[in-house]
Amino acid sequence: MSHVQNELSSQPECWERAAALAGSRAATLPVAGERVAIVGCGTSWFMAQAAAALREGAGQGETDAFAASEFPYGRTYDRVIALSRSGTTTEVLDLLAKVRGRARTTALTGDPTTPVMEAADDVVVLDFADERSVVQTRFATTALTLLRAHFGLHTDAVVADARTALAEPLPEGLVERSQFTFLGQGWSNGLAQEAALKMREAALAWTEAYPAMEYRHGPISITTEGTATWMFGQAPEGLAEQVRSTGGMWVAGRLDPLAELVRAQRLAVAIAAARGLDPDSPRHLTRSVVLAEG
Ligand code: F1P
Repeated sequence: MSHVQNELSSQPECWERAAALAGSRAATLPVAGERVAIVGCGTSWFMAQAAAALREGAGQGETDAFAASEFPYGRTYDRVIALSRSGTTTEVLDLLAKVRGRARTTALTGDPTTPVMEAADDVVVLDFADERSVVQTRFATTALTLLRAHFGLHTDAVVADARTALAEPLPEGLVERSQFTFLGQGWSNGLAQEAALKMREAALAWTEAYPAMEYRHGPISITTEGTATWMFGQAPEGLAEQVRSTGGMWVAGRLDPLAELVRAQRLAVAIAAARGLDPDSPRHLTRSVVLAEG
């Protein structure tokens, strides 16, 4: 069994631990009303997007998400939260150094032996969710769950849905599809982006992701017989029928969107297996991107 298969299967237990940890780490996490930016690279950036939408949607204050390399240094934030499994990603460390003293910083990391421990003012270590696979699954969703629990938005039902996502077979015929589009709304947009990234990294699949209402504004042209469109969360009125009328497969998101991401991770691993790929070591990827000083 691949590392990623093992790691993605342990997400329910990891989420329970993160939710239990959230209370004791509250002092390092934003209080309601603070102006917050959440940052990361790759998978961590997409988790940042989801967390930012959750917090702002819960009325806890303006919350932005940025790729670490695109941080708008002209803006003022009370707190910057950096997500980095490895704790070594260059763009994240550079950002933390630049905002030091201007905003309080908190890093969520999987490795307590790395430079991020010194680079941030506060650190939450989620080493129980660290991974051996290059491809991130459980660290990302565990970091998001810690934040979700801190925002008061995590429930036991989410963990139950993750167990369902792991136990149920994938929809018949999905692995054989030639193209995949993931759709989100609100916080599930970041999750849809992450599902698409996972499919590209682990399975070299042609995948895209959009806000659900944007899909009709162009991307639906791709959809036809042989493709699949997967909604994370409640679908906008009429969209499922519109996709089916093209001949494309519609996959409804019946579970909590984070559990739907678990299903998509499983799909990526299944497609990798069908294509004879090693999902733990995608081509051209490393555990983290560490750039030489320029
Ligand atoms: C972020 C990241 C991963 C990506 C790849 C390179 O790492 O971009 O999301 O899949 O492995 O690194 P990190 O800062 O969360 O360690």
